[in-house]
Formats: sequence, structure tokens, C-alpha cells
Amino acid sequence: MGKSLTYKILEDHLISGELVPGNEIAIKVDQTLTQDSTGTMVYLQLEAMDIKEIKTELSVAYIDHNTLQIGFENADDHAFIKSVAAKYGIRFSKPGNGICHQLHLENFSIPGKTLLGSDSHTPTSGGMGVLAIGAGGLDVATAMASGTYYLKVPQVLNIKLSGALSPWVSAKDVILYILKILTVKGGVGKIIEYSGEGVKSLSLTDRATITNMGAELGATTSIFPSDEITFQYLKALGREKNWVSLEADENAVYHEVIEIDLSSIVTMAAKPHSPDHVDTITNTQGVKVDQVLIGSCTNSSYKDLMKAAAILKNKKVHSDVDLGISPGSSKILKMLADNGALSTFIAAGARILECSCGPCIGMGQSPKNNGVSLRTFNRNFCGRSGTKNAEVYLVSPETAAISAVKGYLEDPISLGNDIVIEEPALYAANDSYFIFDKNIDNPVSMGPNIKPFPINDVLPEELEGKIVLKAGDNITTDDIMPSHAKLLPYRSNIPYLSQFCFSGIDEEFWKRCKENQGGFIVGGENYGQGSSREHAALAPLYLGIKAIIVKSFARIHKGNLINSGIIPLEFVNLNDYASIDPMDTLDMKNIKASLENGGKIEIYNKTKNTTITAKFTGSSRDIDILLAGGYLNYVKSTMPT
Ligand code: MIC
Ligand code: SF4
Repeated sequence: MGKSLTYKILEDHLISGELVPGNEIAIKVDQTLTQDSTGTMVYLQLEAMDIKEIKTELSVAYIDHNTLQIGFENADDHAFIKSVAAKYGIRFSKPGNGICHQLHLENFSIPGKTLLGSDSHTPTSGGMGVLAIGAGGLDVATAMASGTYYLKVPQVLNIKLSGALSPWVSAKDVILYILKILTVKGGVGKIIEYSGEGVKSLSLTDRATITNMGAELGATTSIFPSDEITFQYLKALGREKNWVSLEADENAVYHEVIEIDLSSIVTMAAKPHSPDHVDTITNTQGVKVDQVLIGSCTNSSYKDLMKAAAILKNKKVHSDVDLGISPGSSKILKMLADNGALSTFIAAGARILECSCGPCIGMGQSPKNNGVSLRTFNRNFCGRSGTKNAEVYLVSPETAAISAVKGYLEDPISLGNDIVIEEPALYAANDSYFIFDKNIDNPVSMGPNIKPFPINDVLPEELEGKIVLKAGDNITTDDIMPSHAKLLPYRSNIPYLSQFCFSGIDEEFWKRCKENQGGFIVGGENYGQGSSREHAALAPLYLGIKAIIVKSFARIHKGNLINSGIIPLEFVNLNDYASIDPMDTLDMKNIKASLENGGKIEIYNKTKNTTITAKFTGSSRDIDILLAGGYLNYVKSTMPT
């Protein structure tokens, strides 16, 4: 039986367990990446593990999220991360260098390696044949400390591509099309492996755009083969020695196969407020636009920005539109400066933003009230832009650029003949923003904004509490722990941050938790989709949340809850969701025995005098972590005395 590329890499890295879907395995982690908004927690946790050296081949700490520095908080966090990086020999990428995923592709990704990142879009490197997985901060800290990551073996979904893209249709349209078919939970429990003749027509950064937004499908990761195109990209970066040829066996067995003819895809947009709310541009065009933003880890490659520049050449941005451009890396910015594209943007009236996440995570450029914003980004969740009632559409750089000129959502096909952008034969050399400096005695710098992270208690035998929130389907981590310019500086300060937990949908939530000493949360399908931020588990932990009962969970968030010692439970009978009301009192008994004997827990609703059943699904290691009261307690309890 032939093997998928995914299983080949997993097999190469297998430390323990059997490669059977649903089983827990431990794999060797070759590389890790962190960014600053999750990184402060990661490095606090790494410090708490008290290790002498890290076990990965390469680890990188990027500063790309909190770069506004409107107070001392961000700058202190950067200094803290830099000092820990120096202590362990972790490469440090200074603010201004660019967005972690684009930078990792350019500088460090190696086909066939494993990469674990404390950011949900880590799968971007899958465009280069890396098995790149996004995880919570504790998992990444543990991977650095031990070189290991535990995961449930996913099923492999093969997307077989044929044909080539039609003029003006881009990789972004491909992934939006896939989101339309599979939805934001279509990838949960799966790794998406691309293959077929159509792969050859996609550039490396096109592939990375597609694997980047596999995160929006809920997939564990997405991966492309490593071929001649991968070689050429690495060569242009002076890294051809990192190249290896990688592909699935010809007769590879997959759990599911979807065939897509690239030539059948048309230009697409994700409408407010979900990345899978996708329609064709034909059906959405004409919407008046106030703001256009080109950039983010999805679409800020050289090709993306050069295409936008080509469209804007000798044109002006519409007088009602604000156009912002944030290049993915300082290399790309330098190349745009050297080849005149930057000057084209400036002449057209664009605002040139820093090479960072910027507006994608609400760090600046919030739209006006009820404003319409067209973004080349990957998420358009309600309120994520910093403006609650803004309408955010996700589109390709081509659609964004032409719409900025017209002042309304326009199909780039209206431009006539397509413009082909040549891949650079040589990328600009620019390593001035990386620091690599190892000194185990380096003093760790801790500003006053950096507060200890909360640690749970050992799980008691019985839990009683009130339903402090009843939420619906597809609750995002942006809903649970909002992130924007006013809150991002407090990512290392859980006590402060927790006051804003769920604030976008229920301002009284944190007060209710205080008054009732925490309690339980009830939710619908795909609870916790979106980012990897463990703050969406740590803030509820700080507020006393003991268990979360939902119809289904998103993968990374469920892992973060387990690591925090909050029990993630799913309704056995989905109709029971309707039987629970906010402020009902629930009681769970015999928790340890229930978890250890199949995971089913009887929940008595004292208010309604009814009993429902919920279940925990996870490995025996997950159960031990929950019983210990979270991962850090578990590590302590398993350490030899
Ligand atoms: C995001 O895109 O939501 C983020 C900000 O990059 C997050 C990480 C975070 O919340 O810090 C992610 O995707 O994991
Ligand atoms: Fe940064 Fe946005 Fe990418 Fe998250 S999705 S890593 S905030 S650019």
C-alpha cells in the first residue's frame, strides 16, 4: 500500500504510538516558531520548565504582532522575549522584519521537517512540504524543552488538483473556493494533502497561501509536495542545499479524495463575518468600499505585492478609499523599493504600513463605523478589525487592488489581459533584523506588565457551578479573548486581560464569573475556532471556569483547555444543548472515574431536575493532565523526585 506524504513525514518523526487515525502519537519536533503575542506566555512557561538547553534543531522568536508600541508594555514584552531567546540560543527576529510565517518560509522552512508554532497559521510552511502545525503556547514550550509533540493521528484528505488557474484567478480564490465547499469545520481532525498535475502550475507562495488558510478549515495542517518549483524558490533565497524532493507514493491511500480542476475556479470573496461565507465576485461586486488592505501572512509575498503594484501603475486610489500595504518581510520591502514598485504604490496614494501583522490583528487601521473593508487577509470575524460593526470581505490582492481604484468591489477580470509576474531569480539579502546570540547566563528582562500565568488546582471529584454563558455555534477565540490595539499589549497580563473575556458578545461575563466563583460555559459546534491563543483558555481559567460543554470543539483550543485543566466536554445527545439555560446550576460527580472509564460524565441540572450526559474524548495522557489540574502540574507530578 502506498503512503501519503503526510504519513511518510509522520513515520520519519515517530517517537511513540501507532500511526492509526485517532491514536495518540508522539513525534519529534525539528523546528519551533513563536510570535510575540503568544510568545510571552511560551517563554514564561519555558522558564518555568527550568531547562538547561532546548532540544529542537532550530527555534525562532518573531516579533510581528504587537509592534505598535503605544506604551511600555509591548516594548517590555519584546525585551523579555529577546532575553530568553539569547539564553537558549533561539533566533530572534526584530520588529519590522516581517510576519513570522512569510519570514519562516524565506529563511528557515525545510521540506520534510516538522515545525510546531504558537500561531494557528504555522501551516503556511506546508506550502514548502514542511509538516507545520499550529499549537498552544505550552505545547510549543514543551516541544522546545523536550523535542516532542503529542497529537492525535489525523485522517488525510487528498485534494487532487488538475488544470491551471484562469486569467486573474489566484491561489486565494482557490482556498476561498475550498472553504465554500468544506466550511470552517470541514478540516477538523484532518491533514489536507495536495497533489496532482495542477500543483505544478502554482508558485511556492501560491501554495503557501493555500496551506495558510487551511487553518480556517480547522485542519491540523495542509501540505504540498516538494518539487522543482520548491527548488527554484529555495535557490532564489540562496538555500538550495535545504531542498529535497518529496511526494506521496503513486498508489498512496487516502481517507478521502476531492478532485478540483483549477480552471473551473472563478474569482471569489468571503463576505462578512466568516471565512467560509464565500461567494463569487460576480455576485458580490458593486459593494462600495471604504478601505482596502493588502498584506498579512496569507497574501504579502513578492508576487502578491508586485501584482497589486502592476494593477495600480499609473492609476490613483479612489478618493473615498484608504489603501494600506503591509509587505510580508523586509526582504520583500527592499525588493519593492529597489525595483520601483514602492514608488508606484506611493504615487497611487497608498499608505505604506510596517512589515507586520498590523491591521490583521486590529493593530491600527480599524475601519470607520459601518465601514466596508476589503482585505487580503484570512479572517473576517466580527469585531476582529477593532470596529464592531465593520463589514470585512476577504479577497485576493488582484481584487483588492482594482477595487481600491474603482471605489467598489470589482472583478479584476475587468482589466482585460492578465499580468504575469515573474518569480524573482534572486531575493534581496537582508538578515540585519535577525539576532542569534547564545549565552545561558543572559539575564532575563521582566517588565512590570509581565504577570505570572494562572495555574489550576488538582481536579476535584465533584464540580458544581452555574452556567455563566450560553454561546452559539462557531465561537471564535477572538470572541472568547478579543485582540486589538487596546488589548494586545496585555498578552502577558492575564489578570487584566480576563476583564475583557467574551467582552465582544457579553460585557457582563467577567463580573458574573467573579460573583459566582466561575462556573461552566455551554456552546455549540466548532467552539474555539480560529487562533491558537491560549489566553482564550487562561482567562477563563483565571475567572474560575471549570468545564466547557459544547456540541464540538476546534482542535487547538481543545488542547489549550486540557493544558489549562479546564474539562472540554461534548454533548452525547446534541438536543441537550437546548435543555440548558444560562444560570442553571449543574453538578458533576465521580469525575475521575468517569474520565478514566470511557469519558462519559453524568451532569445533573439542579435547576431543571434533569440529567444529561456529556463525554470527554482524549488520550489517557490528556486525562492525566486534566486530573493533575493542567499541564504544568502534570509535568511536576511526573518529574522524578
Ligand atoms: C490570529 O491570526 O488570530 C493570531 C493573532 O495570529 C493568532 C495568535 C494570537 O492570538 O496571538 C493565531 O492565529 O494563532
Ligand atoms: Fe498575523 Fe494575521 Fe497572520 Fe495572525 S493571521 S499571523 S495576525 S498576519
